[in-house]
Order: sequence, then structure tokens, then C-alpha cells
Amino acid sequence: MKITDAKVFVCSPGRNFVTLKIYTDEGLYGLGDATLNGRELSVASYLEDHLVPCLIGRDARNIEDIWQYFYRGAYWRRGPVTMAAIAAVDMALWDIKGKALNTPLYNLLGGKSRHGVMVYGHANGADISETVDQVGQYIDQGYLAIRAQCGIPGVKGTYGVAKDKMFYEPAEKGLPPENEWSTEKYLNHIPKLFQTLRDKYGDDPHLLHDCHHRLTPIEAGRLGKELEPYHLFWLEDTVPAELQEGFRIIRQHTTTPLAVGEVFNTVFDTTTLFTEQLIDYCRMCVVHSGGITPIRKIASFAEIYRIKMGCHGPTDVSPVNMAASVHFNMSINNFGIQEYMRHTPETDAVFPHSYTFRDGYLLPGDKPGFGVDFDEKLAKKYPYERAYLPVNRKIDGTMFDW
Ligand code: CS2
Ligand code: MG
Repeated sequence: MKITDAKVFVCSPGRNFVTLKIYTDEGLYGLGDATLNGRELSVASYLEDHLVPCLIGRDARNIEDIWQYFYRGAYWRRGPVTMAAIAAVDMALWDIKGKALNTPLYNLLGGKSRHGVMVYGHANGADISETVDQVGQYIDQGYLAIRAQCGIPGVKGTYGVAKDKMFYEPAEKGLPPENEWSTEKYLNHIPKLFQTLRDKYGDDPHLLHDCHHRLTPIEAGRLGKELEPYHLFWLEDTVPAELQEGFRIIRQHTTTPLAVGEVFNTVFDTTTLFTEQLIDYCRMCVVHSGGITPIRKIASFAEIYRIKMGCHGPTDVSPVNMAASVHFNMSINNFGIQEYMRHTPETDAVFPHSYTFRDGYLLPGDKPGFGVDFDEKLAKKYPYERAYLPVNRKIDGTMFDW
């Protein structure tokens, strides 16, 4: 089966997405997500200008070899742009293989290990009471797990407090907006949010929280310890994880489960964290980790250390990635949870898909491959518009992590 062509589509149905479509001489095509929020055109160019010319004529069935060719052949390895581009190729080839064998992708990854993929939604509010109400709305929709974020008194704008309660994910048109931050105010406030949530909803709902890379290890140890009475499902991105060994300090102070990894792009970002069991969930997702081929290997590595996968799934990766993630999560044994921020109706119209939400789970559907398509004609109605993630400064103006 020969690759005859490959096209890159950049569109913006509510937010920017980059999609790769690979065509074969047997009339089958596959889709890959190449979206990197705020740097979309870098990945589009990496694909169009550098990878696609080397793809034409190759055998679409040789997924592993093509992955190794693009990873090792680049010489300049790793990084979010490179790995998102390679991921898109890898996803498209797995999609084609599922279609060629007329079977849903999970069957090619070992079959079903569960009846559905438990997901979590994003509840947020300007203050504790609004966030508590939002959590209640997610519970009413059938979610078994909810991430809760809220505004911090005395701090203008903070991560996770969305304008649109259901669909919003930051990527603002125009230049990067500036957020404000105070670790002290944040650390004093968040335990009150989770105390209120447990008082209101009891012990059953799985509650999650994202620190979004903003603490030092000892601050993370303090927060984890103060949240222990509210037994969170996980505390995410406590510290920037370039310093993997920093998690040793957090582990010394708290039993609150730790999740990290949405910004990782190869297995090498995880080796100390895994081998020293410094975390409980790995947040890597298909598009940012280089594709189905590597993320399967990463999940197997994590399994040795009793670490589960908790794939990233915000609105700033497309339904192609979400579909691939659901199939991946259906098959692995060490599945933890899947993030599921719903896409807008216009996004879903551009990317019709067979995965469905039911009673707190995503079900993959039984279409061959990923079970997702891309409406090129409709996509043309939503042209790309440059957008940036916010930046973050401390109250005194010091540049900080967003
Ligand atoms: C967040 C993301 O979903 C999450 O856990 O960390 O929404 C993140 O802010 C965005 O993906 C950045 O593009
Ligand atoms: Mg996160």
C-alpha cells in the first residue's frame, strides 16, 4: 500500500487546529492531529516543508519504520513541534491500518480492556461558590470525575477560570494576554475550595486540580498535605517538570496522588519520575508524545512502576487526537482517566466522530480506524487566525509560569 499524497489543513472552528490527511493508492486515507496550541503554523510547516516530501511513495503499512525514520532521521530530535508533526503522521498511518483491516483501532492495540473510558470534565468559577455550582452541573451530566479550578481573591485572572463554562480553552486572538499570580494567595485559598466541595458533594465524586506548573516542590508538598483530607484523584502539574527529581521533595510530604506530563514529548521526560515512582499518573497525550507508536511504549514503561495513564484532552487538541486517545485508553491495562473537555459544536461539525459520552465514560464506537473524519469543505469556512496562550506575571511584575 503506497502513500500517494499528504495534505496539511489549518482551520479554526472556534479555535485553531492542524490536521494531516495521508492518501494511499488503495483509496484509503488516514487522519492525524498536529495541533500545538499557540504554535500551530510551526508544526504545519514542519509537516509540509520537511516530512511530507519524504512520505510520498513509502509503504503506509510500515508504521514503526516510518516513525523511526522521522525521529532518528531528523538528527535534531525531540521537542513539541517535531513530536507533534511525527505524531500526526503516526496517527494517520494507524487510522489507515484500522480502515484497511476494517476494525476499530483498539483491536490492533490488544482489544478492549474495559467497557468504557472514564473521563473528567472541567468545572471552574470566579469564586468558590460558582465553582461548587459548576461541579454540581457536571455531576448532573453524569460525570464521575471533575476537575475544579477557581479564581483567587485579590488576583486578577488566573489559570482555569474560563469565560465559557463548557468549551473555553485559552488561546486568545491578538497578542498574548497577561495574567497575574500570587502563590501565597493561591495556597491559602485552594484547600477551602476542596473542603467546600467535599462538604457539599461527599466522598464519591473524583475531584482533580491543576496547579499548572506554578509551585516549588516544597509549596507543592504543603498543598498536597493540606488537601489530603479531601482525597483528590490527583493534583496535576504541581511544579514545572523539567526538574524531574524535584518530585522527590513533594513525595516526602504528601500522599495526595500526583499527575504530570501534558507538556512532555518523549519518554525521556519521564525516566526519573517513573523509575523512582515519583508520580501516579502520566499526562502525556497522543499528539504531543509523537503518536500511538511511542505512547504505547510509554504506557508499558509506566506499567512496570504501577503508574497509570491520564491522557491530556483539552479543547486545544482536535477530535482526531481525542478519538485516537479513546482507542488507546480502551486497550491498555494501566489506564487511569481521560481528560475530556468538550469541543464546540462547530468543531464537532468539522470533525464528525463516533466516540460518545455516556454516564461518565467515553465509548469509542465501532467504526474502522479512529472513527473520525474531517470535513474539508466546512473547514474552509473557518480560516486560521493567529492566537496565543496567555503569559503570567507575579503581582510585582516578575515573569512567571502560565
Ligand atoms: C490544562 C490545559 O487541560 C489541562 O490540564 O493544563 O488546558 C492547558 O492549559 C492547555 O492545553 C494549554 O494549551
Ligand atoms: Mg494541565
